Amino acid sequence: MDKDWLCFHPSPSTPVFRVPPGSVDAHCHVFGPGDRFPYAPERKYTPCDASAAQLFALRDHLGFDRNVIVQATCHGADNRALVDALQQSGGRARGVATVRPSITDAELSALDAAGVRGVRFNFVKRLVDTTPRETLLEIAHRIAPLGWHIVIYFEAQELPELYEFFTQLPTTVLVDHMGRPDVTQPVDGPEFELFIRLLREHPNFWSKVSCPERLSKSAPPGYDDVVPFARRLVETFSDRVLWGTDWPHPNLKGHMPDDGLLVDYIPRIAPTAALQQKLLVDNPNRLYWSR
Ligand code: 0GY
Repeated sequence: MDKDWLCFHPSPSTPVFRVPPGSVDAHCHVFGPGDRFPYAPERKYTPCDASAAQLFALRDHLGFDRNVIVQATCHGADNRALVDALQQSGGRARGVATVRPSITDAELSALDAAGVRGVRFNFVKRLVDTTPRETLLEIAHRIAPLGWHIVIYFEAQELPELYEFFTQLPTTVLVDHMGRPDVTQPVDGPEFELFIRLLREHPNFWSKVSCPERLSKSAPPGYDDVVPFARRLVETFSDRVLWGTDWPHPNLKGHMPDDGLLVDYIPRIAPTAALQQKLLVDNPNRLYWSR
């Protein structure tokens, strides 16, 4: 593991907020273990191991029923650790993979059988080398007939340049971490308004309202500066938002969040029982467990 790597919280608190039955942690990862599932040679970081068993223990501790496990860049397009976790979950996890255009139809079918329901396109330059857009479109058109969706990860300052490309994608498109807004800017300023416009004008776009710990410039556990951004999305696009822990929280340098306190943040961004039900239960189950 990298010398400055922060390992996940060893003993998260029990949340005060009780999530509704059927809740899904819709953004989390597994890392390795590296001796069984080696990290990719092209990776930009080497994390601490974070196993499926540890993830499922956290799920139970926080009161969630299900997980969506997102392929992390440290495993490149080798989805074996993800597939192993899905197979261990007894149907209680779905996956988002990273694939290359050389993937065969048989390999795509095997991922689908394991519970993969989407692919991730990553545009964050510190995490991945650039993939040509034609290559991404080729992958998009391969996975669309499976009924899969595309997860995109980018930073807000890149959105103007990526906007047109994103709107060409042929599937449901799910944005990680609210498109990583700069939360020192106003919630109704031009940067976040462009993201709002993307969702308003394109009903195939969804957003995760995750990662206050990554976006905040204010102190944990309140993350007060992130609340207005997430709450605006939850209230405006209540049928197209998801929430996730982002465990084991890769690449955090300042602090490691207590996952129990992250759950206690949910009622601040989804203040009514109806919004909580959509965010945590109805929306993720519709996207990931319709079959
Ligand atoms: C996240 C965020 C990050 C990392 C990855 O796949 C990844 O390596 O997604 C990050 O460093 O911002 O969603 O886990």
